[in-house]
Amino acid sequence: MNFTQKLQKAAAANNSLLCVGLDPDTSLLPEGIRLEDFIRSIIDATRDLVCAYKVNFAFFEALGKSSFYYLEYARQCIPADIPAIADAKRADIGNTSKAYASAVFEQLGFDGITVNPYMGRDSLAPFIEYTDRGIFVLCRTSNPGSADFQNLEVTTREGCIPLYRAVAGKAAEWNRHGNIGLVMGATHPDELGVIRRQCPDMLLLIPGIGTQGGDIRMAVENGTNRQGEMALINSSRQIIHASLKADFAEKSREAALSLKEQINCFRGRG
Ligand code: NUP
Repeated sequence: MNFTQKLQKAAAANNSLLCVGLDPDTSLLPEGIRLEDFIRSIIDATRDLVCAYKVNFAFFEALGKSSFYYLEYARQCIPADIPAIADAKRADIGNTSKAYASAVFEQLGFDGITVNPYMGRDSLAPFIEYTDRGIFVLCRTSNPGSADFQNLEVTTREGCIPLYRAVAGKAAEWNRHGNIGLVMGATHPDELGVIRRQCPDMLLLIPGIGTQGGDIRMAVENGTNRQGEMALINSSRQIIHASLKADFAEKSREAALSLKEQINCFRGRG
């Protein structure tokens, strides 16, 4: 089963486009709760509400020498039938990308990864060669500074277009195995719509709702395809740190359920 098939199966089974982001901030853990217990409890409390989990490597790398242990631990807690995406924003010269891909896909066993397109085709090739994994290319990111480069006009065969559209065009061109998706911030709903029209059936990973202020309705309406699918709508802090107390797992479930239902309501599947 390839990445998209696995994702669609999980999305259908749980009737959900919600991707829960595992970005554990250890300063926000409830008193007396170990990181392992926190991660496992959040996953156990939300596993029937999501289409995927996204693990942000930064929060694990910040743990120092035990970072790989916790990454492996988080990966193993994610049920086998739910895609696990490594939000690591990798890419480098070819042999280095090959090592990155091997670490994330083979050592850690993730189903997908986020990659940065700035170094071009050969820097992404070692990831794309894993045809059963999902490769999400940063396109128009959710942060305020994303316009600095991503909106610069560039000259292409299609004429003068913003760089993020050129990135989407190249990603579509490189998508021979059907395993490439795009990262599109929910904080730029108009651009999200532009990319959905440019790439009608590509997978879009959409972070930026909740704490970053992106609108859920716009993310769903502009981000999904005609069938109301092919989008993963991510939320991290709003779910995993919904409560700083002992009831954190219960509150994360409430937050995830509410978000899943709002997303479905805008998909007409409420
Ligand atoms: O454009 C992007 N914006 C973004 O927030 C690309 C990302 N990968 N992310 C990630 O999504 C970010 O690093 C974090 O892991 C998550 C959003 O978290 P939150 O704002 O829902 O807490």
